[in-house]
Amino acid sequence: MRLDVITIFPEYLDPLRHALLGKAIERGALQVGVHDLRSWATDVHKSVDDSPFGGGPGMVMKPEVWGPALDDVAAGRAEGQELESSLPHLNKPRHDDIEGVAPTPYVESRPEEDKPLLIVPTPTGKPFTQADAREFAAEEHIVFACGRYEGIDQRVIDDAARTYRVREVSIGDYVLIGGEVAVLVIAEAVVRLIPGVLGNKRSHEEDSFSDGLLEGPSYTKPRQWRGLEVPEVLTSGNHALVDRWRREQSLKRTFERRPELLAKAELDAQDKAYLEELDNGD
Ligand code: 6GU
Repeated sequence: MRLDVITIFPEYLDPLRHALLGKAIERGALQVGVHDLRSWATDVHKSVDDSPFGGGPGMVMKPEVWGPALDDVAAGRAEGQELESSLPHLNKPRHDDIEGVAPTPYVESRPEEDKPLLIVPTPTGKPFTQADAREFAAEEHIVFACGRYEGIDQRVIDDAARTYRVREVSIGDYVLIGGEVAVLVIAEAVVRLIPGVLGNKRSHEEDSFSDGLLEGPSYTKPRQWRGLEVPEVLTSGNHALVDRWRREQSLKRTFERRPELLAKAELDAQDKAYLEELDNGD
């Protein structure tokens, strides 16, 4: 998988190179490119935003900067990038290599399914879920466009749909200064699901949300610590009892913390009976 991030704060994306994601890069499972949006600014001040039409607070990011940035990154001709030779237009000169020639828009000719995925993090997007993470983990090329929270001129998003499959996503009901931290969140959720990155398939099958429920508590040695015991069933050696206990802990936690998830979870008769008991307060 290849990830490209376009941002006015490239240093914010440094964590992408570390820990889990760093390992994926070393193993060749992941390539990451981080691009400074300002390198596409055309005026002496390198400005990337302007006041909103219609008035109001804040600034809106400029289409003339975002348009070429998204074109170049889609085509693999952004600064310092080595992309797969199968990508079109690799040998085309950059528009700014030819003096006096107007920038040429990137004209899309690829079929829909060959378009890279463009993720635009925004508090106004659709909520990002584990199901989205699973879907995104199968992508070959994901580009993230980080805007400040007042947003990017909407025509940029509309125009990008000619080159990309576009998804505007939110990571929760709160407002961040910009999309950078959301990109770190989404990238981590996605990359850990790429086969061979986490190394233990069972550990994602049992993740919270995989079956629509929260995972229950975990314990390790010692059996007794600060006067607290590990639940006895876990040391019983009875796997069927352990499985049933874990299922109930998962149901209990979901019931207490995220009851709205239960409506969509796959529940059998035994699960329903247990939830009934919880609901009756026993
Ligand atoms: Cl994805 N971006 C920004 N800027 N703020 C957010 C968000 C995303 N999700 C919640 N708040």
